[in-house]
Amino acid sequence: MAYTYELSGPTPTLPAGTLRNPTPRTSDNFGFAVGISGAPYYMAAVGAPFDGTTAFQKGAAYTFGLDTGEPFLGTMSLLPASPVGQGKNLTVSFAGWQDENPPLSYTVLIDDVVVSPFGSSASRMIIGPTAEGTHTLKGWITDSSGNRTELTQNFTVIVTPEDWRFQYFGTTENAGNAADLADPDGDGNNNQLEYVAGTVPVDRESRFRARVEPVLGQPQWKRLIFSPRLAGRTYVVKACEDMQQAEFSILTITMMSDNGDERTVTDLIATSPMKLYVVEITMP
Ligand SMILES: [Ca+2]
Ligand SMILES: [Ca+2]
Ligand SMILES: [Ca+2]
Repeated sequence: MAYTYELSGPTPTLPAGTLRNPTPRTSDNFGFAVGISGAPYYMAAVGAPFDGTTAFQKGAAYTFGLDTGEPFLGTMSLLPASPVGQGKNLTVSFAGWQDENPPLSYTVLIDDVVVSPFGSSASRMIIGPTAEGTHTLKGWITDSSGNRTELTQNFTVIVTPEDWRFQYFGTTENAGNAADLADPDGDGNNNQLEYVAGTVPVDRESRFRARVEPVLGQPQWKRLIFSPRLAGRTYVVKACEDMQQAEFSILTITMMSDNGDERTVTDLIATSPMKLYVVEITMP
């Protein structure tokens, strides 16, 4: 027999694979010469000058497919695409995977937990996570020698307006207390704002708050303080100095700091006698 080695170092000691003469004979000198081709289809040719089994008193060369390669070229897709609602049915599909050593098997993991086990089906129905925010989808594509390719993509679970209404009002309809423009807890934030801000629409203590403060010793500065600032949402502060035009532009000359879920944006050019600030909140 002949042994193959991974030449990651100058003196490898453990063979990566074994090439056996399928018809061994004493002193056939199998392995006298070995040739190996490169990626992606690893092949080896092994000579046996005194083989004598393929023809009387003739040598032979044997070819081997060496499966050291991982599956390649394919894709993994998620349907529906990110962002997805909470606990929704999702389909993960694998397509276009190639390997010199099929058949291939697939495994699906979410947040490093197997949610669809090792098997031959390239299309998997899974139930998505319920926790809002970013999650990791991993696919393992495995050839029949155990070589594995791992693909990773992030996806986001969002609370849809319908899920949100159902959670707090028992209905998915944009009507009554659940209507976007209603303010059933009387906190001055309508439901649409509470949904986007991530506050509770049936608790008047839970609402989006913003205030402007002077900065001691810095008469040209103003501090805008708002909360809650939640992970996954983006907050852009805009300002308007001309009340007639009411055109808001993004505040660029600022300092920013976070303390818990409270964000402070300091306007370093708050010199006009009147300045109106807005915070634009964007959900994932
Ligand atoms: Ca392979
Ligand atoms: Ca409210
Ligand atoms: Ca509220």
